[in-house]
Amino acid sequence: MDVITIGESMVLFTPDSTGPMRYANQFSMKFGGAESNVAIGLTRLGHKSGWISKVGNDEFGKGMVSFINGEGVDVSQVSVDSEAPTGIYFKEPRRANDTRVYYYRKGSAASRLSKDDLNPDYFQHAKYLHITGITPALSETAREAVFEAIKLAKQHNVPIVFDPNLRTKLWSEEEARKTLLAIAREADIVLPGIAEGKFIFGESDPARLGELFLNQGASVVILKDGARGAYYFTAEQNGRVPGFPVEQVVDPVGAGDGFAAGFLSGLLDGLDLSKAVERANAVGALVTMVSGDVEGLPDKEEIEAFMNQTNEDVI
Ligand code: KDG
Repeated sequence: MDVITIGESMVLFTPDSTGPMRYANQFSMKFGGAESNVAIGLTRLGHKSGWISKVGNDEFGKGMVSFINGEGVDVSQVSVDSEAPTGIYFKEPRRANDTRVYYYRKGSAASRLSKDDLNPDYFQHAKYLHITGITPALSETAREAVFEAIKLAKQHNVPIVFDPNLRTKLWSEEEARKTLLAIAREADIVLPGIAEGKFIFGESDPARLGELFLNQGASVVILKDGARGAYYFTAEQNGRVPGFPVEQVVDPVGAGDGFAAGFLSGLLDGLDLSKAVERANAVGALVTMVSGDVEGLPDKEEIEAFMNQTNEDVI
């Protein structure tokens, strides 16, 4: 596997109409989850990815695994828990620039992930382990599973890529800050947004944040600045790569996952850091132009066409 990841995915319902969801009577059903979004982003770009998770023994779980597998992601490490349901989430496009998310995932099958669900052999040949700050927010056992995954990756010299993906609906700020920092200290590559950096360190100056994350031990820090692009920092170099213009943001959810997939895909293809960040920006931008977490993820041909037509200068 090029990249393995661990986390919860859910059935996603979105009203077909814009506005408060209480008035909606038609919903579309899709699937989403930060980690499987990244795994799908990678397979679309020609890489091999695997997703470790748990689903309920229900129709939603069956449909979701089949969908994610249909996208080419290895689901051999997804187990079925007959004691708990597959999680659900709703995405409410309230109006332009105001998309809200509601979770129905407490006690879900994936929240019962534990370190016993990890197969040490699976870590042996991976090129990267991708983790997010969502999985440790799900439950105590899921948090332990994340730290066990980190341990297994380290045992096999698999670099750890960490996207904090702060979700304040899932845990207290204090717990989140402490855990996200603890994971950032274990990671080789961190992919925070500026707001997440501010949440963790109380600082929003990009250069200072880059330094603070590097000081925790990561060798590469990519600091996301939304549509404006992203900054990159290592001990030897740093820079900023502007984002790609987006005609119209249809659905911003999943853009960060697209960014992570684009960035990892760049590294796997041997691009240098600024070019990998440029690809990441492009994938993130494309995701926002389509409704759904994964539907806008490009394949190789689409990403090349999109990047070539814009030709933004890399600073
Ligand atoms: O990054 C997109 C995710 O937020 C979405 O897929 C749902 O996994 C999800 C979460 O926990 O918010």
